[in-house]
Amino acid sequence: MNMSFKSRRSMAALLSLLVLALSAGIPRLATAMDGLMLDDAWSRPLPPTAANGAAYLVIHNHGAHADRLVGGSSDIAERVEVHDHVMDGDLMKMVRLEGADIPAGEVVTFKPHGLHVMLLGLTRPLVEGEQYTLTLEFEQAGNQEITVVVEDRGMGDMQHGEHGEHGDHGEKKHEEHGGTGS
Ligand SMILES: [Cu+2]
Repeated sequence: MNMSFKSRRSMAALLSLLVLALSAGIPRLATAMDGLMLDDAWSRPLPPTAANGAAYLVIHNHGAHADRLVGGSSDIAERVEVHDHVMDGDLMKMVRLEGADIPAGEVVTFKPHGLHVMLLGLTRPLVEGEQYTLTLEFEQAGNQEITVVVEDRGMGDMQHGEHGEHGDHGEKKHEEHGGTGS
């Protein structure tokens, strides 16, 4: 270090200015600043007649504070809701949630058969290979935009659920699906 005393002083001044600027509530520049990282967002392609769709993604909370996904919006759907699947006897059904907790330091995966972002009243079809923008609303981090790609990642999970099959047909393939998501 051969910096003069003076230049070190001004460096320190610059740094404190920067800290000041950062703490002064600059509008959200990037999701990373909120501790949330939204990743791997995708939707299944659906026939043009489908009224509703779903979006899946992975949310990392790198921050020190818990957050909560409470809703969202998109120009591809009239309404965006947070949904989960629960067992109702032998049948799996969707339920709307007030919000999905994203605990500090954890990763929450939205995936077929589990938590998902529900797209109600599709305004255009979910076509393989296309993309759309989804805005997710978090209690702490506010609105966060993510690009969702429409791609077919295999229909095994969804058909399994929709047909209400039980796990007792020796279809190990489906059980593997369930275990890989977390
Ligand atoms: Cu749903």
